[in-house]
Amino acid sequence: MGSESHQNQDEKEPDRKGGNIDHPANKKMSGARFIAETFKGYGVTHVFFVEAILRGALVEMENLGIRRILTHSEKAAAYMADGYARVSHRPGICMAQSVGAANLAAGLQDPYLGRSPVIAVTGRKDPISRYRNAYQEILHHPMFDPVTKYNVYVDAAEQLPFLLRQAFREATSGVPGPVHLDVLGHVGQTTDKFEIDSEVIIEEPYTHYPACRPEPEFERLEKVVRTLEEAKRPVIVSGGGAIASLAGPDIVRLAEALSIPVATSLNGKGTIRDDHPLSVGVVGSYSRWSANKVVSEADLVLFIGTNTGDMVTNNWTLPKKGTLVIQIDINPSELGRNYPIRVGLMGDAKVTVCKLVEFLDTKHKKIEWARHTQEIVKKWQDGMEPFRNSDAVPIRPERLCKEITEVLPPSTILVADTGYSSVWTCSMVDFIRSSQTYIRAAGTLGWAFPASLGAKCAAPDRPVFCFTGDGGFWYHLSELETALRYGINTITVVNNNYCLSQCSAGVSKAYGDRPGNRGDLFRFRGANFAKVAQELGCLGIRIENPKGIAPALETALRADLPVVLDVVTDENCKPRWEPAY
Ligand SMILES: Cc1ncc(C[n+]2csc(CCOP(=O)(O)OP(=O)(O)O)c2C)c(N)n1
Repeated sequence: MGSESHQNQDEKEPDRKGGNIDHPANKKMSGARFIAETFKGYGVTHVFFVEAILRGALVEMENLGIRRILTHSEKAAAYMADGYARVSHRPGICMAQSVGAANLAAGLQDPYLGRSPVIAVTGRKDPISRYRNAYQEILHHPMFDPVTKYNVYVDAAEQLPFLLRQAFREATSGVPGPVHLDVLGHVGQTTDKFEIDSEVIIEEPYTHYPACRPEPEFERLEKVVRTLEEAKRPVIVSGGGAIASLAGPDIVRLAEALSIPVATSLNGKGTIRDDHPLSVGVVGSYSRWSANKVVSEADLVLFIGTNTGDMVTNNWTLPKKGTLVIQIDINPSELGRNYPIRVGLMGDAKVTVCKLVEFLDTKHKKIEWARHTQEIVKKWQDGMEPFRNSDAVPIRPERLCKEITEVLPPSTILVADTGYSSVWTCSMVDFIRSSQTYIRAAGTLGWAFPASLGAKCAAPDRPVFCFTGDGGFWYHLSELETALRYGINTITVVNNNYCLSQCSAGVSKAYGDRPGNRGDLFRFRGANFAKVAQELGCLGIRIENPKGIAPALETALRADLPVVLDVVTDENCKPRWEPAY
């Protein structure tokens, strides 16, 4: 098991340099300048917004080299900021004026559920306008409360310096998450004009996440080492917290030290390469049954940075009752939340796993168990082969995923929408090359395309693929124009089955034997997205035969434009993630 060749997650820490600005202490400056310098100092390279908000600050940002990405909706701006944050490991900034606040708040649901550090800024009318039926304004605070870690008003010039710093601190520390700053002036104009009598202070740890890497307690660590060594059939379940901590390569070292199979949550995909002999796939509700079976047979499950929610545990049926559980999490109140644990380690995933590797005795390898889990994975793969190699027309999504697997270059970022788009990609697209990254919707349909544009802004030199259904793509189709305007050249693969395929079974069940037009509830007229893309000036390729997939992917990789690959697929293909345990 060559550890180097099978490590997937990028080992590189994010660039820690904030763009500190030479600024004479105690020189007064405008709120606009102060915000722009703070963003620059914290390493922000892009902001995503809908006009009109903080125009003064946006003008200053141009001077400082921050790109201003004007989007077609506030939700798309939030999703772009989310994709940017997940890839850059820095907060993503999105902004909207007062009347756009509700739309922006709606866009924070996904980063909140996905634990992503998005900083949302909205304008709000000055106090003199309140309680008098002011145009276009409702209370913002209650809308942002359920989707943020930190939700505050900036009421005065004196508050701006410390609340801006606190925004970065809250977004990046502990479990990352969205924050909201509601600034004065419905388009932030009062804030732009603040006179700030304070220097710009950049706190380097909070320019990125993880901002802090706490270490676990030693006695508990020893207990975990003993429990892992004694277990006969242990499994690691690695989640988004492991990815946030860049712990992938260390988790692979831990797995190899004792031959422990590794399953991942959807957010944890990429912890280990899919061709690693210890990789059993994505576990839970959207999953491979191979991973579910392995976890169901385990006598010990080590959860690393996963929320143990209903998705990763298939409605809390995995691991089975009575299985020993150990948990590592940066948030101590997650330890034991859903499963009684033998021991919990509060700590950063990377640091904690490195400590475990240091203390483990490798003579306790679980060779037989690892071999058994490989047989389970092989059985799953064999069962998928006919679908992966199918020449059927309309195209089967499994075949599409196979072709994508073969073409995806090293360092690719794959951005998946929710529903079947998550299931197809997590189970059928294998990461078999180095440093491939997977980010996915935390559940909100339509997230992936704008998020992929944000991801590309964060990593312009890496190939970025978006995988979405047509239902998901319709949401933010207009952002194709944004992509073209700024040269954000991503490749969007539309699994186009002219319907909300995931919903068809549920609709049929609701109808039962009753007559009626079921299609009204889940079917679209159908569109040629390649033509739409071409009309907007992007590259669009329509693919109706499986033989056309590979050449189209190659053309897309060479293109110097945003690309849409419109793949006509069979709506009757349903992913099989049913648990086999
Ligand atoms: C905001 C939001 N609304 C509704 C849903 C429910 N939902 C999940 S998947 C899905 C269908 C997705 O259709 P499409 O993107 O075309 O993919 P397909 O199922 O056809 O592969 C829907 C409506 C959701 N997840 N999010």
